[in-house]
Amino acid sequence: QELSAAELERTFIAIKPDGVQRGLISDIIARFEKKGYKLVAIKLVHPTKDFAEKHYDDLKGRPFFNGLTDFLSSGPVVAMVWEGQGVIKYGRKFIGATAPLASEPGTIRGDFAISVGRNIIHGSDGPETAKDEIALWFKPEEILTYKKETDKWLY
Ligand code: 3AN
Repeated sequence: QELSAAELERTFIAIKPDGVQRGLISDIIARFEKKGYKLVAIKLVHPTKDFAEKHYDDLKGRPFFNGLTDFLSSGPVVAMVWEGQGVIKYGRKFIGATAPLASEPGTIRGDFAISVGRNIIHGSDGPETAKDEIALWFKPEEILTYKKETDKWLY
């Protein structure tokens, strides 16, 4: 059957340099994949400092901005777009609270991280930021539309 607009909701998810270095790529992807979300774009990128500043533009002026953008540009990042009903909000649930010691066990930060400056993963916090972040990290032709056999068991 045709997917509705709600089911086609998309979010931007990035595994930060610490997550890549610590070997957490497959675990993180598995969580989104097993839930039923669809991967529609993925690439490994080493962001420049300038690019990291663009990504965290809304945090400009915060005391940790320089350290945060240094960190994001310190190594390869797995940039992804995930699609599916409720994926923006649910992606944030998967990720857990910003401060890893405040995030619940079972969340990605709860299971794998200790400090806020090394919190493994980024996920868009709403529909507007999702749109902006997807457009910043991906060209339209890098985002694929395709059917999966499992779609009909999910919706
Ligand atoms: P989230 O990533 O949970 O959406 P934001 O958007 O408030 O959190 O912050 C973006 C990133 O900035 C966080 N993932 C974290 O890496 C960093 N950050 C936030 N607050 C602090 C802080 N107090 N000290 C250091 N880094 C911080």
